[in-house]
Amino acid sequence: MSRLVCVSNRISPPRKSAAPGGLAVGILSALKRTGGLWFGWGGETVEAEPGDPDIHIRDGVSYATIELRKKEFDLYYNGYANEVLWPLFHYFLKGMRYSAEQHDAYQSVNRTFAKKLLPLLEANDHVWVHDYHLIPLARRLRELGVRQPIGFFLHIPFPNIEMLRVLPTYAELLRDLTCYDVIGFQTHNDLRAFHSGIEHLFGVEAIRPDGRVKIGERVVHAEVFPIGVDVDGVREEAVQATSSDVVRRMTDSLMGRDLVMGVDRLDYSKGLVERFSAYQYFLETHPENLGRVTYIQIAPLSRTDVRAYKEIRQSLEQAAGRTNGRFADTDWTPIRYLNRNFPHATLMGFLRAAQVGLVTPLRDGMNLVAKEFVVAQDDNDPGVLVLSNLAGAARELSSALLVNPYDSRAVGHAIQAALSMSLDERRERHAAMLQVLKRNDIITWTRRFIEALAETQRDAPAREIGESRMRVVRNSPQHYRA
Ligand code: ADQ
Repeated sequence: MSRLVCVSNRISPPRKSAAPGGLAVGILSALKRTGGLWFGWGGETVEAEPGDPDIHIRDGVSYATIELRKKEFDLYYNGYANEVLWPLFHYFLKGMRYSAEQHDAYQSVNRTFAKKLLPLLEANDHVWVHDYHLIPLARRLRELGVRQPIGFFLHIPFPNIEMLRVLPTYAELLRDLTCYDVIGFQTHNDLRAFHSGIEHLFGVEAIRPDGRVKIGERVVHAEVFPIGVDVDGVREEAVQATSSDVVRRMTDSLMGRDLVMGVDRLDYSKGLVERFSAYQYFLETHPENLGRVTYIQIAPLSRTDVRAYKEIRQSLEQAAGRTNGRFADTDWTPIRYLNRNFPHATLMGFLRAAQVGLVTPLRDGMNLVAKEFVVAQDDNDPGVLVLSNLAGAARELSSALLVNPYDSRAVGHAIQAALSMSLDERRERHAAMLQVLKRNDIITWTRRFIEALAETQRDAPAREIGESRMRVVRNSPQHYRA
């Protein structure tokens, strides 16, 4: 059996007390099955050349963490990843700040990842790389002689070539992607956008009828793998959290009012400014709800070193202040806007308590909160999901109330429609969405991707796999058990 090696920008080896959430559940279950390795940055930067990876082993899974050079980290992470690729891939050109220096640091950090991962690789490994921070990693590993199958999953949207071409190094980015054996996207839109780039660079003949991409003798398996959630795990968390102190305190404080709930990272792509306007419009046009509905928005700060994130924070504080200033009463606050973090299970309890889940990103690869909201609901009396049609999740969750997140009036009316929806309709919509989510949960998602990787090995028996071309340099990194 092949060993699975997952690579992501940042990893935090699990602590005994904390349950893994979201994506980690799927990856960990796959890593445990194969006694796998999870490799990534451990969160520390250093002035000098980074040392060998630190390795922790827990429950049969090895966690290898590396340090990054301070000088490069800011340019790579805050710079190229979050001020170039993130805004560009989410179609926010206004937020994009390109510099060649950032690009060089991005490539250099990917070389560091490859160099540090190489000694840990074994002959029959399958390597699965995650997200936009690490697009060049396959090329860098191949340059070092690695011949094992390497797959890449993009968690965020992929832009059409007309948008991608804005990036001075777009051709390099596309070529770097074609060094993978498997490339996974969240939706068909993203796959089509990738094809538009391939067609532009290599001609239409590079795209085979089955969607795979053929460049010279190499076939790249490009496919859609919509990420799912841990249906049983989220349900259990939500039900258990309902009787927890913190969820009880929150529901008691509502004094019987309906709850509209939003849970996001504080990011301009999540459409919070527009969402706050929509809620204000809802209160203006449906005044019968004054004093009867509370909107709680949880949005912990993220990427605080990036300029655009400081700006969005200010706009949101002002918007929440305006609405509360205008509508609040001595015993009612219309918007409760919280910048703090809660454990995943508590969030699931909050989602279960809500009559409306408000998930209105301006653009999102998938959006797992939308899926978690559906799963967390009580089947007998479910809440209603108001979902942006620009989130990847809208492709599967077509029974939600789909809205254009830029259209504050439409979103405001959808909140009202959700609050006044009959029980029969709520149940019908909820059951349809739950069925889709059960069919494609996080375990199925992980399994499908790993199978696709294994298939590329069968498809390419001529590829040299093994120690012959691979430089296995065992420089004995420190091993210890956590
Ligand atoms: P994110 O943009 O981080 O992820 P999302 O999919 O909404 O966003 O959430 C991922 C996980 O983080 C979920 O399990 C969610 O519960 C949790 N989370 C969200 N907000 C939180 C908060 N305020 N506090 C604590 N936890 C929170 C990227 C892409 C998405 C894609 C995911 C997975 O941008 O489009 O769905 O990866 O592929």
